[in-house]
Amino acid sequence: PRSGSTFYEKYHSLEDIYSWVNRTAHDNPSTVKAILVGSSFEKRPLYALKLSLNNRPNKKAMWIDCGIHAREWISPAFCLSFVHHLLSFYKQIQDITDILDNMDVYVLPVLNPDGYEYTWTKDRLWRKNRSRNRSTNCIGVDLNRNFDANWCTEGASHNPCSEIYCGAFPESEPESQAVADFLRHHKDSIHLYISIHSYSQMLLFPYSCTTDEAENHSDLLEIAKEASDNIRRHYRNNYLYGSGAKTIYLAPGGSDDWAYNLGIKYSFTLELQDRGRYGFLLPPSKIDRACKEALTAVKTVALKVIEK
Ligand code: ING
Ligand code: ZN
Repeated sequence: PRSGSTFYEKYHSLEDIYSWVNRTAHDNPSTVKAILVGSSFEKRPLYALKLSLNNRPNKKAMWIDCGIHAREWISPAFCLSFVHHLLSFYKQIQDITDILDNMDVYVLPVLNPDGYEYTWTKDRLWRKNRSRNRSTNCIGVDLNRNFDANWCTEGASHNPCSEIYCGAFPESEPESQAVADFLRHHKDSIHLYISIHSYSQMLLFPYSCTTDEAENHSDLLEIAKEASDNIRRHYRNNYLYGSGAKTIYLAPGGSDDWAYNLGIKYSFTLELQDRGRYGFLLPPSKIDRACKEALTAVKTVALKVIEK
Protein backbone atom coordinates (compact mmCIF):
# COMPACT_ATOMS: atom_id res chain seq x y z
CA PRO A 1 0.00 0.00 0.00
CA ARG A 2 1.08 3.57 -0.58
CA SER A 3 2.64 5.12 2.48
CA GLY A 4 0.17 6.74 4.84
CA SER A 5 -2.84 4.78 3.69
CA THR A 6 -5.10 3.96 6.58
CA PHE A 7 -7.10 0.86 7.49
CA TYR A 8 -10.04 2.13 5.43
CA GLU A 9 -7.92 2.62 2.32
CA LYS A 10 -7.02 -1.04 2.05
CA TYR A 11 -8.88 -4.22 1.23
CA HIS A 12 -9.18 -6.65 4.11
CA SER A 13 -9.30 -10.40 4.40
CA LEU A 14 -12.45 -11.99 5.78
CA GLU A 15 -10.64 -12.78 9.01
CA ASP A 16 -9.64 -9.12 9.40
CA ILE A 17 -13.21 -8.04 8.74
CA TYR A 18 -14.52 -10.39 11.44
CA SER A 19 -11.98 -8.89 13.87
CA TRP A 20 -13.04 -5.41 12.84
CA VAL A 21 -16.72 -6.25 13.49
CA ASN A 22 -15.84 -7.53 16.93
CA ARG A 23 -13.61 -4.60 17.76
CA THR A 24 -16.18 -2.06 16.55
CA ALA A 25 -18.90 -3.56 18.75
CA HIS A 26 -16.54 -3.96 21.71
CA ASP A 27 -15.21 -0.38 21.50
CA ASN A 28 -18.70 1.16 21.27
CA PRO A 29 -20.73 -0.86 23.78
CA SER A 30 -23.54 1.64 24.25
CA THR A 31 -24.15 2.37 20.56
CA VAL A 32 -23.06 -0.62 18.45
CA LYS A 33 -24.20 -4.22 18.62
CA ALA A 34 -23.10 -7.15 16.49
CA ILE A 35 -26.13 -9.19 15.48
CA LEU A 36 -25.78 -12.73 14.14
CA VAL A 37 -28.32 -12.82 11.32
CA GLY A 38 -27.49 -16.29 10.04
CA SER A 39 -24.69 -18.38 8.62
CA SER A 40 -23.34 -19.14 5.18
CA PHE A 41 -23.37 -22.41 3.26
CA GLU A 42 -19.92 -23.20 4.66
CA LYS A 43 -21.15 -22.21 8.15
CA ARG A 44 -19.41 -18.87 8.46
CA PRO A 45 -21.32 -16.37 10.61
CA LEU A 46 -23.21 -13.48 8.99
CA TYR A 47 -22.81 -10.52 11.33
CA ALA A 48 -24.61 -7.22 10.96
CA LEU A 49 -23.75 -4.19 13.07
CA LYS A 50 -26.60 -2.18 14.52
CA LEU A 51 -25.77 1.46 15.18
CA SER A 52 -28.27 3.08 17.50
CA LEU A 53 -27.05 6.45 18.76
CA ASN A 54 -29.96 7.57 20.90
CA ASN A 55 -33.02 6.02 22.47
CA ARG A 56 -35.73 7.97 20.71
CA PRO A 57 -38.78 5.68 20.43
CA ASN A 58 -40.27 4.58 17.09
CA LYS A 59 -37.13 5.51 15.23
CA LYS A 60 -36.89 4.57 11.57
CA ALA A 61 -34.08 2.30 10.47
CA MET A 62 -32.04 1.70 7.36
CA TRP A 63 -30.38 -1.51 6.21
CA ILE A 64 -27.28 -1.61 4.06
CA ASP A 65 -25.53 -4.74 2.85
CA CYS A 66 -22.21 -5.19 1.11
CA GLY A 67 -20.39 -8.07 -0.49
CA ILE A 68 -23.32 -10.03 -1.94
CA HIS A 69 -21.02 -10.65 -4.92
CA ALA A 70 -17.65 -12.03 -3.92
CA ARG A 71 -15.35 -10.25 -6.37
CA GLU A 72 -16.74 -6.74 -5.75
CA TRP A 73 -14.15 -5.93 -3.09
CA ILE A 74 -14.89 -2.22 -2.98
CA SER A 75 -18.30 -3.07 -1.56
CA PRO A 76 -17.22 -4.50 1.84
CA ALA A 77 -14.57 -1.77 1.94
CA PHE A 78 -17.39 0.77 1.71
CA CYS A 79 -19.42 -0.81 4.51
CA LEU A 80 -16.41 -0.62 6.83
CA SER A 81 -15.64 2.99 5.96
CA PHE A 82 -19.34 3.92 6.26
CA VAL A 83 -19.55 2.61 9.84
CA HIS A 84 -16.28 4.32 10.70
CA HIS A 85 -17.53 7.60 9.28
CA LEU A 86 -20.85 7.46 11.15
CA LEU A 87 -19.14 6.68 14.45
CA SER A 88 -16.39 9.27 13.98
CA PHE A 89 -18.53 12.21 12.94
CA TYR A 90 -21.69 11.93 15.04
CA LYS A 91 -22.06 15.36 16.69
CA GLN A 92 -19.23 16.63 14.46
CA ILE A 93 -20.89 16.81 11.05
CA GLN A 94 -24.51 17.93 10.75
CA ASP A 95 -25.80 15.44 8.18
CA ILE A 96 -24.29 12.46 10.01
CA THR A 97 -25.83 13.70 13.24
CA ASP A 98 -29.22 14.14 11.55
CA ILE A 99 -29.09 10.62 10.16
CA LEU A 100 -28.16 8.95 13.44
CA ASP A 101 -30.58 11.05 15.48
CA ASN A 102 -33.41 9.87 13.26
CA MET A 103 -32.46 6.37 12.17
CA ASP A 104 -30.94 3.18 13.43
CA VAL A 105 -28.47 1.81 10.91
CA TYR A 106 -27.95 -1.89 10.21
CA VAL A 107 -24.80 -2.73 8.25
CA LEU A 108 -23.97 -6.21 6.97
CA PRO A 109 -20.38 -5.89 5.68
CA VAL A 110 -20.06 -9.26 3.92
CA LEU A 111 -23.28 -10.95 2.82
CA ASN A 112 -21.36 -13.68 0.95
CA PRO A 113 -18.39 -14.62 3.18
CA ASP A 114 -17.70 -17.99 1.51
CA GLY A 115 -17.39 -16.35 -1.90
CA TYR A 116 -15.31 -13.49 -0.49
CA GLU A 117 -12.86 -15.91 1.12
CA TYR A 118 -12.66 -17.82 -2.17
CA THR A 119 -11.69 -14.64 -4.06
CA TRP A 120 -8.83 -14.13 -1.59
CA THR A 121 -7.49 -17.67 -1.85
CA LYS A 122 -8.50 -19.32 -5.16
CA ASP A 123 -10.22 -17.23 -7.80
CA ARG A 124 -10.22 -13.43 -7.61
CA LEU A 125 -13.14 -13.11 -10.04
CA TRP A 126 -15.61 -15.47 -8.34
CA ARG A 127 -19.12 -13.92 -8.11
CA LYS A 128 -21.54 -16.43 -6.56
CA ASN A 129 -21.71 -18.09 -3.17
CA ARG A 130 -20.08 -21.54 -2.71
CA SER A 131 -23.03 -23.88 -2.33
CA ARG A 132 -22.85 -27.45 -3.67
CA ASN A 133 -25.62 -29.19 -5.43
CA ARG A 134 -26.02 -32.98 -5.83
CA SER A 135 -27.03 -32.79 -9.47
CA THR A 136 -23.93 -31.02 -10.82
CA ASN A 137 -20.25 -30.35 -10.27
CA CYS A 138 -20.77 -26.63 -10.76
CA ILE A 139 -20.68 -24.61 -7.57
CA GLY A 140 -22.49 -21.54 -6.37
CA VAL A 141 -25.69 -19.54 -6.73
CA ASP A 142 -25.93 -15.87 -7.71
CA LEU A 143 -27.37 -14.53 -4.47
CA ASN A 144 -28.70 -11.48 -6.31
CA ARG A 145 -30.89 -13.79 -8.42
CA ASN A 146 -32.08 -15.91 -5.49
CA PHE A 147 -34.69 -13.60 -3.94
CA ASP A 148 -38.40 -14.03 -4.58
CA ALA A 149 -39.00 -11.26 -7.12
CA ASN A 150 -40.09 -12.72 -10.48
CA TRP A 151 -37.58 -15.40 -9.56
CA CYS A 152 -35.62 -16.95 -12.44
CA THR A 153 -37.44 -15.26 -15.28
CA GLU A 154 -35.53 -13.52 -18.12
CA GLY A 155 -32.15 -12.26 -16.86
CA ALA A 156 -31.34 -15.27 -14.67
CA SER A 157 -30.47 -18.88 -15.41
CA HIS A 158 -31.54 -22.33 -14.21
CA ASN A 159 -28.13 -23.66 -15.24
CA PRO A 160 -25.98 -24.25 -12.11
CA CYS A 161 -22.86 -23.54 -14.17
CA SER A 162 -24.05 -20.02 -15.08
CA GLU A 163 -22.73 -16.90 -13.34
CA ILE A 164 -26.36 -15.84 -12.89
CA TYR A 165 -27.70 -19.17 -11.60
CA CYS A 166 -30.86 -18.46 -9.62
CA GLY A 167 -30.63 -21.52 -7.34
CA ALA A 168 -33.09 -24.40 -6.91
CA PHE A 169 -35.90 -22.20 -5.55
CA PRO A 170 -36.28 -18.67 -4.10
CA GLU A 171 -34.22 -18.22 -0.90
CA SER A 172 -32.67 -21.67 -1.41
CA GLU A 173 -29.40 -20.22 -0.10
CA PRO A 174 -28.73 -19.65 3.60
CA GLU A 175 -27.26 -16.19 2.91
CA SER A 176 -30.29 -14.82 1.03
CA GLN A 177 -32.68 -16.52 3.43
CA ALA A 178 -30.94 -14.96 6.45
CA VAL A 179 -31.23 -11.45 5.00
CA ALA A 180 -34.83 -11.99 3.90
CA ASP A 181 -35.77 -13.32 7.35
CA PHE A 182 -34.14 -10.37 9.08
CA LEU A 183 -35.92 -7.87 6.83
CA ARG A 184 -39.26 -9.65 7.31
CA HIS A 185 -38.85 -9.41 11.07
CA HIS A 186 -37.86 -5.72 10.98
CA LYS A 187 -39.88 -4.42 8.07
CA ASP A 188 -42.01 -2.11 10.23
CA SER A 189 -38.97 -0.07 11.26
CA ILE A 190 -36.78 -0.40 8.16
CA HIS A 191 -37.75 2.36 5.71
CA LEU A 192 -34.65 2.25 3.52
CA TYR A 193 -32.81 -0.69 1.94
CA ILE A 194 -29.47 -0.26 0.14
CA SER A 195 -27.32 -2.95 -1.47
CA ILE A 196 -23.77 -2.09 -2.49
CA HIS A 197 -22.20 -3.54 -5.66
CA SER A 198 -19.54 -2.69 -8.19
CA TYR A 199 -18.77 -1.73 -10.84
CA SER A 200 -20.41 0.76 -13.24
CA GLN A 201 -21.23 3.86 -11.15
CA MET A 202 -25.00 3.71 -11.04
CA LEU A 203 -27.77 4.27 -8.56
CA LEU A 204 -30.55 1.81 -9.37
CA PHE A 205 -33.98 1.26 -7.90
CA PRO A 206 -36.94 -1.08 -8.56
CA TYR A 207 -37.76 -2.66 -10.72
CA SER A 208 -34.97 -4.75 -12.17
CA CYS A 209 -37.18 -7.83 -12.45
CA THR A 210 -39.70 -6.22 -14.81
CA THR A 211 -39.86 -3.14 -17.02
CA ASP A 212 -42.98 -2.03 -15.11
CA GLU A 213 -42.56 1.17 -13.09
CA ALA A 214 -42.62 1.07 -9.32
CA GLU A 215 -45.63 2.77 -7.72
CA ASN A 216 -43.42 5.57 -6.29
CA HIS A 217 -41.14 5.71 -9.36
CA SER A 218 -41.07 9.52 -9.55
CA ASP A 219 -40.15 9.75 -5.88
CA LEU A 220 -37.30 7.24 -6.31
CA LEU A 221 -36.13 9.00 -9.46
CA GLU A 222 -36.02 12.38 -7.71
CA ILE A 223 -34.00 10.96 -4.81
CA ALA A 224 -31.57 9.15 -7.14
CA LYS A 225 -31.13 12.30 -9.21
CA GLU A 226 -30.29 14.35 -6.15
CA ALA A 227 -27.72 11.76 -5.02
CA SER A 228 -26.13 11.66 -8.46
CA ASP A 229 -26.12 15.48 -8.68
CA ASN A 230 -24.42 15.68 -5.29
CA ILE A 231 -21.69 13.26 -6.37
CA ARG A 232 -21.11 15.23 -9.55
CA ARG A 233 -20.95 18.51 -7.62
CA HIS A 234 -18.53 17.26 -5.01
CA TYR A 235 -16.37 14.88 -7.02
CA ARG A 236 -16.99 15.63 -10.72
CA ASN A 237 -17.87 12.03 -11.36
CA ASN A 238 -20.95 10.69 -13.16
CA TYR A 239 -23.39 8.16 -11.76
CA LEU A 240 -26.25 7.05 -13.98
CA TYR A 241 -29.54 6.44 -12.22
CA GLY A 242 -32.91 4.89 -12.94
CA SER A 243 -34.85 1.69 -12.59
CA GLY A 244 -32.64 -1.39 -12.92
CA ALA A 245 -34.42 -2.93 -15.90
CA LYS A 246 -34.29 0.27 -17.91
CA THR A 247 -30.82 1.39 -16.85
CA ILE A 248 -28.78 -1.82 -17.10
CA TYR A 249 -30.65 -5.02 -17.79
CA LEU A 250 -33.54 -7.21 -16.72
CA ALA A 251 -32.44 -9.02 -13.58
CA PRO A 252 -35.04 -10.95 -11.58
CA GLY A 253 -34.52 -12.21 -8.04
CA GLY A 254 -32.55 -9.19 -6.81
CA SER A 255 -32.55 -8.16 -3.17
CA ASP A 256 -33.68 -4.56 -3.76
CA ASP A 257 -36.78 -5.58 -5.74
CA TRP A 258 -37.62 -8.18 -3.11
CA ALA A 259 -37.21 -5.66 -0.26
CA TYR A 260 -39.36 -3.20 -2.19
CA ASN A 261 -42.15 -5.74 -2.62
CA LEU A 262 -41.90 -6.55 1.09
CA GLY A 263 -42.91 -2.93 1.72
CA ILE A 264 -39.57 -1.10 2.02
CA LYS A 265 -40.51 1.59 -0.47
CA TYR A 266 -37.08 3.21 -0.59
CA SER A 267 -34.88 0.49 -1.99
CA PHE A 268 -31.67 1.00 -3.95
CA THR A 269 -28.70 -0.78 -5.47
CA LEU A 270 -25.58 1.37 -5.63
CA GLU A 271 -22.89 0.35 -8.10
CA LEU A 272 -19.57 1.89 -7.07
CA GLN A 273 -16.46 2.75 -9.14
CA ASP A 274 -15.25 2.38 -11.69
CA ARG A 275 -16.70 2.24 -15.20
CA GLY A 276 -14.48 -0.58 -16.41
CA ARG A 277 -10.88 0.61 -16.50
CA TYR A 278 -10.01 -1.60 -13.54
CA GLY A 279 -13.46 -3.10 -13.09
CA PHE A 280 -13.57 -5.47 -10.11
CA LEU A 281 -9.79 -4.99 -9.62
CA LEU A 282 -10.10 -1.39 -8.42
CA PRO A 283 -6.67 -0.49 -6.95
CA PRO A 284 -6.47 0.32 -3.23
CA SER A 285 -5.39 3.87 -4.08
CA LYS A 286 -8.95 4.41 -5.43
CA ILE A 287 -10.81 3.12 -2.37
CA ASP A 288 -10.96 6.45 -0.58
CA ARG A 289 -12.53 8.34 -3.47
CA ALA A 290 -14.95 5.55 -4.35
CA CYS A 291 -16.16 5.40 -0.74
CA LYS A 292 -16.53 9.17 -0.49
CA GLU A 293 -18.74 9.18 -3.58
CA ALA A 294 -20.84 6.34 -2.20
CA LEU A 295 -21.08 8.07 1.16
CA THR A 296 -22.46 11.16 -0.57
CA ALA A 297 -25.12 9.02 -2.26
CA VAL A 298 -26.07 7.13 0.89
CA LYS A 299 -26.28 10.30 2.98
CA THR A 300 -28.43 12.03 0.36
CA VAL A 301 -30.82 9.10 0.15
CA ALA A 302 -31.04 8.64 3.94
CA LEU A 303 -31.76 12.33 4.55
CA LYS A 304 -34.48 12.33 1.91
CA VAL A 305 -36.10 9.26 3.47
CA ILE A 306 -36.02 10.88 6.92
CA GLU A 307 -37.94 13.86 5.50
CA LYS A 308 -40.67 11.63 4.02
N1 ING B 1 -25.00 -5.71 -10.79
C1 ING B 1 -26.29 -6.19 -10.36
C2 ING B 1 -26.46 -7.67 -10.69
O1 ING B 1 -26.80 -8.42 -9.78
C3 ING B 1 -28.72 -5.59 -10.29
C4 ING B 1 -27.40 -5.39 -10.97
C5 ING B 1 -29.24 -4.64 -9.46
C6 ING B 1 -29.46 -6.74 -10.48
C7 ING B 1 -30.44 -4.82 -8.82
C8 ING B 1 -30.68 -6.95 -9.83
C9 ING B 1 -31.17 -5.98 -9.01
O2 ING B 1 -26.28 -8.08 -11.84
C10 ING B 1 -23.81 -6.26 -10.42
N2 ING B 1 -22.68 -5.59 -10.75
O3 ING B 1 -23.74 -7.28 -9.81
ZN1 ZN C 1 -22.80 -7.28 -7.94
